[in-house]
Amino acid sequence: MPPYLLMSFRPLTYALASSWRRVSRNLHVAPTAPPDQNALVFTRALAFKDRLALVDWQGPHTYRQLYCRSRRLAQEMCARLRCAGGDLGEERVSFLCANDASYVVAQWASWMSGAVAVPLFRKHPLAEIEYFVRDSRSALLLAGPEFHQLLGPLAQKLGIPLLPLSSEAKPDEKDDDDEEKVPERDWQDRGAMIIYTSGTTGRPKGVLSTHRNIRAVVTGLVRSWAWSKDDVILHVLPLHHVHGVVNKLLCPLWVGATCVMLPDFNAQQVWDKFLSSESPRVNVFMAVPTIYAKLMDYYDQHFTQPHVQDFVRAVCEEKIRLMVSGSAALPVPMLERWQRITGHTLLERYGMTEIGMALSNPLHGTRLPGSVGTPLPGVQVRIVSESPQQDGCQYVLHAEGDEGGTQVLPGFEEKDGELLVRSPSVFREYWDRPEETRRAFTPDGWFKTGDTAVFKDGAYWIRGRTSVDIIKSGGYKISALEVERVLLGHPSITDVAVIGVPDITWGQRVTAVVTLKDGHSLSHQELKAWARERLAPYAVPSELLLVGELPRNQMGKVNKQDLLRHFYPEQGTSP
Ligand code: MLC
Ligand code: AMP
Repeated sequence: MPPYLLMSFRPLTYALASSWRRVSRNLHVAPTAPPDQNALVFTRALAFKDRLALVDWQGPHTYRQLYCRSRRLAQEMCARLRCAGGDLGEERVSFLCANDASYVVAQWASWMSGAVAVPLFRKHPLAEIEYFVRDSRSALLLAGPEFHQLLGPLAQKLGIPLLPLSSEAKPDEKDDDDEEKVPERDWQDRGAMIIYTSGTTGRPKGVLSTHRNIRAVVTGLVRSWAWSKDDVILHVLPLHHVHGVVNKLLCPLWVGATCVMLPDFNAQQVWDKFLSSESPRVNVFMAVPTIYAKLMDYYDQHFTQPHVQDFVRAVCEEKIRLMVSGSAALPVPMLERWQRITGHTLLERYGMTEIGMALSNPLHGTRLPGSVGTPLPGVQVRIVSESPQQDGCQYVLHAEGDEGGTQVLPGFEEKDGELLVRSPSVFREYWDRPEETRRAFTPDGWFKTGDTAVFKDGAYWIRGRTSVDIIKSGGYKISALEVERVLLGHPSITDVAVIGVPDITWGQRVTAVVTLKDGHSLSHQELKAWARERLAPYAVPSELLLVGELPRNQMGKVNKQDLLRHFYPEQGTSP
């Protein structure tokens, strides 16, 4: 028992330590070769040489081509910033490009030059992009051809260089000239990537993960989901969040597999890829629940004939080995419907920008619908509640688990609590926010996820968020407070509360409850047009409710659960 645990739980632990029950065990542990601790995705790429790494809208790209293009760009970046010894020393590099090979080149070039990659999202309004570039204090901008014009004035305003990121290999580029290795460095604890995430305080925070953190997620998933170089994944997710970047891109590239990347999610194209026999043939798919909902809508509209439905199921069963859902709760009826359509029980797993992936249903063995499984390799979790005592106890422990199993304290069986995580995959810091970083951890070093969970029937179940101000819509995390801050800038709005209303397709939908200035009017269309200039498309309210007054308590706070119950009595309060 670690000393901090004894300190926090002394009264409990002596009595209970021996009576803890071992209630689950993960047995799918495959033997692995001794890992090269300093390997990174691009150093491993050299071994895969002419294997197909990526297929995008332009065609195929081999590992060697991606490596060489990245190497050249890294040299250009260093020359532009006049860095010593080809090492940018954790300078931040922000980049904006299409979902194609140029993304991999920007990411690898940032890493090869010792920089931290800050991926931007093309659907964000310019003001949001400017915030990310400024907040990360990026020293350099990279832009794909279609974004060069957009970022030019921003680069000028901020006084930082902007380098073009070509979306295709130039015809005169010779790949083998440049296969020169990147100098050896001690990569592990260097910052690798900043992903912006919304919280319950302030503006979006940059989650800084090191190479060690990313590697821990990748190797954990590679082992648990048996990634191999023969896999072909279909990629349809945005590339500014961990689901799209780590699970769907870095995992295949780590093992020498192939990633078939669409420019955007499109239901028809996804079904085409599932059902087509062209090579490379997709055999792995991962998405957020909303995407599965949209795929089923398409199925209902287009695959109405019984023989077509039989064909769809037969092809999916035979050709696809793994289908994963994550980033938001997967409703059980959705899982069951997908099972009937494709023969696949979606593998649900749980993760978060700050921690990578933490819990997963098994690849082999029973997947429990509605649960998120058990801890991935290297991940430790706890379920706790706030300590009622003021005597230095940090929290009350209900259950604790890792890959080997979970122990539940007697009396705490099936008791909800906050999920805590400790793992080599847990991020290093919120960029430039030491105080918020400190507050995100318990004094004994566990990351506080803000998710409510329970352990029962040998698995973990996510019950919801501890805060009503975090909304998950389409797999995107949205801060209700951030949306309120923006909407209060509207010339007609005097007061606003933003709530997440349960929605079968989106998980939750962003709903704005608003009061207007006397004599003003505002339609939903007008609000959307105004908000689209200022918010990401997924944060724009999909519903507007006009009220005479917002009920506030003595502290001036709106009780959002009450508001939700008032306007949507049939929905309950949780997504
Ligand atoms: C778009 N719309 C939304 C919305 N996004 N409405 C509510 N909620 C949302 N999130 C609206 C648009 O404004 C538009 O309205 C209409 O829906 C169609 O928009 P669209 O852009 O065409 O939608 P679509 O392209 O189909 O996008 C849906 C999607 C996308 C599911 C593909 O939301 C998506 O890529 N989500 C994935 C997010 C993700 O990667 N999350 C991972 C975070 S990492 P109108 O009125 O204009 O027509 C993480 C950790 C972990 O969570 O565990 O993985
Ligand atoms: P993000 O901060 O965007 O990475 O989102 C992480 C959050 O998504 C988690 O804190 C959970 O609230 C939610 N989440 C991720 N996976 C699941 C899942 N399988 N079930 C329920 N919630 C999930």
